[in-house]
Amino acid sequence: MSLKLNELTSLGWTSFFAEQLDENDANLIPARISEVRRDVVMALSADGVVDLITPPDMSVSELAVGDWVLARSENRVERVLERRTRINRRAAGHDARSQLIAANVDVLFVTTSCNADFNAARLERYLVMAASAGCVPVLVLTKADLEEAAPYIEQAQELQLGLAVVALNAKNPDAVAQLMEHWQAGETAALLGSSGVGKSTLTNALTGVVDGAPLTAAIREDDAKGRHTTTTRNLYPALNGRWVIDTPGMRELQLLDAQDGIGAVFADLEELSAQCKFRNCAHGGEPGCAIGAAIKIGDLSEDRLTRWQKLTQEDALNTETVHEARSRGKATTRYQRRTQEEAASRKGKHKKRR
Ligand SMILES: Nc1nc2c(ncn2[C@@H]2O[C@H](COP(=O)(O)OP(=O)(O)OP(=O)(O)O)[C@@H](O)[C@H]2O)c(=O)[nH]1
Ligand SMILES: [Mg+2]
Repeated sequence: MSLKLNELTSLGWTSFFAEQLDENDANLIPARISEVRRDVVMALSADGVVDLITPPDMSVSELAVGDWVLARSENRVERVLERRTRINRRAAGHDARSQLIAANVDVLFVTTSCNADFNAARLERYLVMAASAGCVPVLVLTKADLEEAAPYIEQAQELQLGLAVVALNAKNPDAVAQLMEHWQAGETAALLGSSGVGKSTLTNALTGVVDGAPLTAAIREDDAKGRHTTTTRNLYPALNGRWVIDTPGMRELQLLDAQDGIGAVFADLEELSAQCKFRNCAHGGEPGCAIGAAIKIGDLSEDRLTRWQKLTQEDALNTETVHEARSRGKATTRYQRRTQEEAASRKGKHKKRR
C-alpha cells in the first residue's frame, strides 16, 4: 500500500484509522473531509486538496467535517472510516433526525464571552455534547478585555467538576498560547458556541492569519452590520501541527443519545442521588433526599437540579423520537444498509473460518 504516512500523520491519521484498512483497500486514497458542501465534499489527502463526490447510495449529509474516508482515484468516496469521536445533535426543527456536526475531534473549545452570552444551561448542553462525543472539553471565555472575567471563571468552573477554563482576549496574540496548552500536535480541536463570541477570530489566530483577515472569502458572509458570520464548518491546519474546525454559531442545541454525557457533566448530582433514601427519589422533598439536603446547606443550587432534570427528560424524548423514526426505516439510507450488510457478511466469513 503506497500510503505516505508522514503526510497522513500530520493530518491526524493514527493507528485507529490504519487498522481499519485491509488488502482490498490498496488502491484507495485516505482523505480527511475539510468541508461538506451541498453536493461535493472537500478533502485533504497526502497529495493535497481534493473535491470528492459520494457514491449513488450515499448522501453527502452522511459525512462530516473531520471524517476520514477512502476515495477512488476518480475522486469518489468509497467508504467512511469508523469515527474515533462524533459530535451530533438532534437536527434543528421538527425533523426526527440525528445531525452529525463534526467527526474525529479531540478537544472541544466550548466558546462563550464574558457578557450576556454566558448562559449556564446552554453551556451545560455543549459540555454534555462534548462528553457524549468523547471529546475533551475546554471552556473558553472570550472578551475578557471588555469585562471583568473573574465572576465568569467562577461560574464556569461550577459547570463540570475539573473543567478546564480559559479566559482570554481573542484579538490578543497571547490567546494562541493559552489554547495550545490544551491540545497536542496531530490533534483536532473544534470551536463551538453562539454567533459573535469570537470563534473565527480565534481560528484566524490559531491558523496564523494576521489582523483578522477572513480565512477565505467563500466561507464568510457579511451581515447588514458589516460583520463576518461563518456559514459552513471548516477544517484548517493550525500552527504547530494542530488542526482546528471553525463552525457557525448555533441557535438550537437539542441533545441526542446523551445519557452518558449528562452523567459526566452532572456527576455531582448523580453521585448525590445514589445516596438518597429511596432509589426512585424524584428530589422533590422526599425524606432522606441527599440532593435536597445539599441544596439546603448551599452546596448545590436548585437551578442546577432543575437543569439536570430538564436535560435528562429532553434527551430521553429526543432519543426515543429519533430511534423510533429510524426503526420505521425513514432514517436508514441505502449506504447505511450496504455497510450493515457488508459488516454482517464479514462477520459470517469470520465465523466460517473458525
Ligand atoms: N474586544 C474583543 N473583541 C472580540 C473578541 N472576540 C471576538 N471579538 C470581536 O467580536 C466580533 C465577532 O467575532 P467572530 O470571531 O466573527 O465571532 P464568531 O464566533 O466567529 O461568530 P459567527 O461566525 O457568527 O458564529 C468581531 O468583531 C471580533 O473582532 C475578544 O476577545 N475581545
Ligand atoms: Mg465565525
